Amino acid sequence: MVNPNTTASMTTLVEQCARAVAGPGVTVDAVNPVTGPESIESHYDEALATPGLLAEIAAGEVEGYDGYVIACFGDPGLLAARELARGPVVGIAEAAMRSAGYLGRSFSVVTTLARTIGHAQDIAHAYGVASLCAGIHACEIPVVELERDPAARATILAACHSALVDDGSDVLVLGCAGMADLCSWLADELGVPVVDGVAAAVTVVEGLVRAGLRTSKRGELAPPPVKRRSTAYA
Ligand code: 5HY
Repeated sequence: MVNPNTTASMTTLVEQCARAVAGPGVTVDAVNPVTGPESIESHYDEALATPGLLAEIAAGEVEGYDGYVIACFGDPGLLAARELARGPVVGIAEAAMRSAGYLGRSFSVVTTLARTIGHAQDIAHAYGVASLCAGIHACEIPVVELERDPAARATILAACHSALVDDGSDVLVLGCAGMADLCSWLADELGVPVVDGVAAAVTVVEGLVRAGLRTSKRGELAPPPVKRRSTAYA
């Protein structure tokens, strides 16, 4: 599991949430890049986070990991990571939105800052699930404040309530890896399925690996052409 931002406490959080859902015999290790932004909440952050994320995937390939989760709701670097990896690479937004489609008629997303909504809409379209997405809502809590702001839980719960009412949806998707630990509490409070992408992506990667499925190396997701690149990784 790669948390593409550099906030170690968030990496610990996603590792705990991932391990809680992983099946017997599955080892989950969570890492984050050494360099890059402390949180990803803009296109600029996403661009700066991607080299470090790819370095972690490249290191994981040397270690021999079976598969990867990109634990950030924008799914940064997803296709590039798939070019580097033999095993499956699943983004948490992708896994959450696809899983939500199995659970109800339509889903609402509650994320951190409103400025990320456009990107979330773009990837919902790219994944072919935009017609299931009834709305994307912001609670306007910055990512690093999720674990600091004492009012965060109440603010997120209120945002989820109004998202379900406004959208008329029946499933809620958490739009940030840093919300993973709120999933079961929110589900109890809201009375609808709440999909945390961290848990969803772990179960997808685990299932794909168990089924013997790997990233296709025919065509677009083949290893990138060998050439000179001035980066920290090959
Ligand atoms: C995330 N940013 O999951 C996101 C998503 C967001 O640093 N980890 C981040 O926009 O809150």
